Amino acid sequence: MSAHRSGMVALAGRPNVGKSTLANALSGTHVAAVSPRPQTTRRRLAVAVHGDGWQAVLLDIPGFQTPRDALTRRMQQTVDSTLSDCDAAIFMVNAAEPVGGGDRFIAERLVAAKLPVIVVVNKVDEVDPQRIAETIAIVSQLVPDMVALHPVSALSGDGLDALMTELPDLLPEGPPYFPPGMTTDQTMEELAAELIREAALVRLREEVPHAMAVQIEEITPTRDGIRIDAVIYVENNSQKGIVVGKAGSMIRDIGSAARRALGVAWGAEVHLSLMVKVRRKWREDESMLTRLGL
Ligand SMILES: Nc1nc2c(ncn2[C@@H]2O[C@H](COP(=O)(O)OP(=O)(O)O)[C@@H](O)[C@H]2O)c(=O)[nH]1
Ligand SMILES: [Mg+2]
Repeated sequence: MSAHRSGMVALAGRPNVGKSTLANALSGTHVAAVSPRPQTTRRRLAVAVHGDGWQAVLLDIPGFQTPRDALTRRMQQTVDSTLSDCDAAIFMVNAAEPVGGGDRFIAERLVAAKLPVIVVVNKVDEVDPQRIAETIAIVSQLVPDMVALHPVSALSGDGLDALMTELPDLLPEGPPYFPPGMTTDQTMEELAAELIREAALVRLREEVPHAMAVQIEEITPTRDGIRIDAVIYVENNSQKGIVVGKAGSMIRDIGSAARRALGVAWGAEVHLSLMVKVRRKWREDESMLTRLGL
């Protein structure tokens, strides 16, 4: 029998290419927030993929972007330190969008880091074969030494089996890092915040997503399940009005979607109390960012 293989695999790609969707799909769990909004993933998140005789720990890292404020500066530092910790990388591009400067920038960083790279061309369900072939041709030039390239749909699951068989080849010999059944390094607080943000992001538009942060105040076991008290912070009153919604309808929708997702993740009845509060300029407030774990 061959030795157990394991390692850290950076999941790199522009915002919105489907990194979190892929991490959830490969791990078979819902632990990373997915939404059509950029900056959905704000902190480094480890998601374990358990294979037969191997384990890959995917680091679903925030999108690469030019630092604009204290929040994006911190996200950028997270990216840099992640790459140097990894054994390999998955470079994800979106077949439904032209390969652009952002993709090139990431490809350069990966090549410079000298990591073995698997290229994943995602969202093939949205485009015709001609377009997929064009994307493959362009990416092949960006990462000439790639180990493999897989066209997939992280959403429908197309192509993921082939990708799974390829993953262990990237990994050095090593022990499993996560025990069986455990797929994320997030604490209960972090997972709760992640899934509440996801429920809000998929329902909100425009400037609100960027201005929003979730803080978990308390998680308490109850007789029949788990109780969560959480606050959604926004930056001004008009954003607060949007998040609360007409007669509280929006915050109720967000709450019940998050409650369902957490109930599945924990296999328990979840009671969720959500408040919306205004905190001006929290994105520039270093102590607030630290409190939020960002
Ligand atoms: N059509 C299609 N949409 C996808 C696919 N993978 C992800 N998405 C969608 O793309 C958006 C961004 O996905 P997400 O995983 O959050 O991207 P991330 O920012 O790279 O982590 C979400 O709306 C997903 O549902 C795919 O294979 N096909
Ligand atoms: Mg993400």
